[in-house]
Amino acid sequence: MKFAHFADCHIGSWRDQKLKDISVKAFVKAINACIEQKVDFIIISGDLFNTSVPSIDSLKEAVKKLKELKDIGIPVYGVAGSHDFSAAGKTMIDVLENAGIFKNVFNGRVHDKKLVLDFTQDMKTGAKMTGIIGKKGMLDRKFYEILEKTGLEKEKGYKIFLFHTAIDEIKPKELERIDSAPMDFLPKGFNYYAGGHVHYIFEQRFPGFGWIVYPGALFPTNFHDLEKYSKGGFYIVEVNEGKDGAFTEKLRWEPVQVINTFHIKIDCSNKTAKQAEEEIYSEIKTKEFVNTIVTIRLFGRLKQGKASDVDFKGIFEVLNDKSAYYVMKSTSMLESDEFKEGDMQVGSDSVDDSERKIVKQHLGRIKVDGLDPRSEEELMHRLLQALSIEKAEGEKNADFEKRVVDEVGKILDV
Ligand SMILES: [Mn+2]
Repeated sequence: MKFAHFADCHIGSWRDQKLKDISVKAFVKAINACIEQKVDFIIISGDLFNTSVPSIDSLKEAVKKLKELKDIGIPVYGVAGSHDFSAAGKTMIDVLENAGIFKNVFNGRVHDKKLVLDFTQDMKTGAKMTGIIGKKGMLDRKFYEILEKTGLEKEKGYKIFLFHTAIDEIKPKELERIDSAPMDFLPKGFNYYAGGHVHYIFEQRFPGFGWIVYPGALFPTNFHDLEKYSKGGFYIVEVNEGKDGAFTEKLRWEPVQVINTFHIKIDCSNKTAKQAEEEIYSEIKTKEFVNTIVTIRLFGRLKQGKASDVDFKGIFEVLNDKSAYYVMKSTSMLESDEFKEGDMQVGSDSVDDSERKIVKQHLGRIKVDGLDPRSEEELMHRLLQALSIEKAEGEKNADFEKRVVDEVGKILDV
């Protein structure tokens, strides 16, 4: 049997339309690769869409590909991820499931205060799947805490567990602030643990468990990840059953290349802003940037001048003349002696990160009874998420207002 494991497709990610388009193209290309390689089925470990209400364009492309898979008999199994849910707990995944083009494997019931999960079996290969959805702020934690594992562990056959959460023991250092759960939360004895949520590429076999795998995002969703990975990808897993009935897997991470990237990183230590600017120009002078996203990061401590002394407008113009697809910069790691941009210095890594930084700086300034800093931070984050939803295409003002009020009401419990 051969299957593909996707996670964190984030279709429709990025605010800019040109980058949003790339996230859709990555999904289309990845599905095409699965069709070409004749996989038996595809797993999506959460965050298919970037927002709970994706744009009609993103939705149309995604549905088109899922329908194509259905027509040629490649089933798609998955769980919803933290991004797939609105604050009121609604998800487009349900719509796709009702249309018969996506099979949600998070099924079961609560019995005697225990969560009893059912397996979904793939007809063609016999693979058995189950899993747990991801929720913002690790609200999925309670599912693991009450999970009835014995039945899951005893089940025979090839078993895949889908999850959308970070795991303490294998969480990368740089993502330390992400909430996570201990590996023991997972039921033992599955062959393959199809992870999502944490955007990094990871594969390892663990005694008592099996392969624990994160494919990372299908296309990077922020400046840092774009700079680090340039592209996203997914796993192709080939499973063979030996004479003794034991299964062995061959894993291959398959990159999804939809656009080129070029990264400029300038260490500004002991340089003036003007020198940093000249260095950028000398890096781009002799090159063309057709179909290329260019990232520019300045870091270190300038000896003279400040970030805003660098003529980014001029640099962007030169890059656009050289046919760059998209240009972005980050000065969040740049320091200068002359000028302190103060409390609001947050850089341009991602809106999400910036919001978190600002919220952190201002925690506890207004005292609210019974609200500790940790809960305040989480509450602020959820409110910002709820308040940042955009009006959907064709949505009436009154409906949009109601949606925002409902989401916020749910969070504040009023
Ligand atoms: Mn994600």
